[in-house]
Amino acid sequence: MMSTTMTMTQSQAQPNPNLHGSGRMRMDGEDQTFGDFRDDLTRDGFAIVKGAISREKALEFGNEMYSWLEDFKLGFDRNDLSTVHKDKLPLINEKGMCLHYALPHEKFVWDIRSEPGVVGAFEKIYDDEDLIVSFDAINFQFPNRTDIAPNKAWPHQDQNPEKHGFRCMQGLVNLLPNGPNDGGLIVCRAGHRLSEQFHHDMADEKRIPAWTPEWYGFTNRGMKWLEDHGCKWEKVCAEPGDLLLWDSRTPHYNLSPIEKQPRFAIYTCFMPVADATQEDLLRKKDAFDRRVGTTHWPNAMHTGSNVAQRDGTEDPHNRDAPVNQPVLSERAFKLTGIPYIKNL
Ligand SMILES: O=C(O)CCC(=O)C(=O)O
Ligand SMILES: [Fe+2]
Repeated sequence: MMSTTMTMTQSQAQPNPNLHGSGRMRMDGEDQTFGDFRDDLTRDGFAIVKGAISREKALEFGNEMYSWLEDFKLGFDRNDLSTVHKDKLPLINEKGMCLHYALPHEKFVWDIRSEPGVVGAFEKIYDDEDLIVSFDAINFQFPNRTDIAPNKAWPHQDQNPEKHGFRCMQGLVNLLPNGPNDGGLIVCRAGHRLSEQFHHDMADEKRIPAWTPEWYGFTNRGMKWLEDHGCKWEKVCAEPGDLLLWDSRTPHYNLSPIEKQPRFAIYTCFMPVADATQEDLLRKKDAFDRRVGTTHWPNAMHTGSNVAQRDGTEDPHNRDAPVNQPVLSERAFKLTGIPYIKNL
């Protein structure tokens, strides 16, 4: 029988002199080496943290997400894909985003955000435990929908093109099996490192309108530039429980599934609380108290609403509180930013 006791190897016993892994990630080159997913992030602008949540737990969360949809009692049934119709579901846009109904604060969403394997990855990225998390939209993408507008390519960066350098790491927890035809995140490998040069070269270009300065949409000319500079687009595949990470500068968008498998994801973006102002934290507290969402940016520059509109009228199923209120641990509560507000 093999012994279960491991002997400590040289590399475990002594620090590896080739690793220079302390400090916040700079994402700007090769002079920081960590020996883990952070090296993929620096090189490629995206990475997968396998099993940030166990597969069993992730599938359980996936079931909770299905139940959340069914519990509207509009006719959606997880076992019958013919019930995937906008009249039988809460408001979900063609990109799969569900933004209202206090969903960003449902207990299962907070439970996923505060999983140690998720928070821990961001603690490593920023070399900081004092972090805040976004109150993002939740993603439900079903295959071959014809009842809503097609999800056309929307290549973009979630960072102000005038502000260079690494500023925010985006993340999502993938809940269901997600293969090549199952929709989800598509990224432009290593595009983050060319971002500054791109915006310098394309400074005169007419921009695609953006509703927030922290967004930039790539035009056909922009896409050609990326191609000419050797960037290749790549669909990121994942298993239930994997955490996908990408630099806000990395060009990306999402695809809809084309076979039978839906795609469910919870966006989890973190930044150091030190990067937010007291004003940001007060706005974030207000969003938390009112149970509304934010964008991917954890500093809550923009806050959402719980008033979903369908065809110009308010959805009668709107609600301003989650079905299950979040139960936050001390660690999770810090992620709201509230404990960092002075003179509260
Ligand atoms: O769903 C995804 O994988 C990406 C979503 C995204 O890029 C966004 O919401 O800005
Ligand atoms: Fe994005």
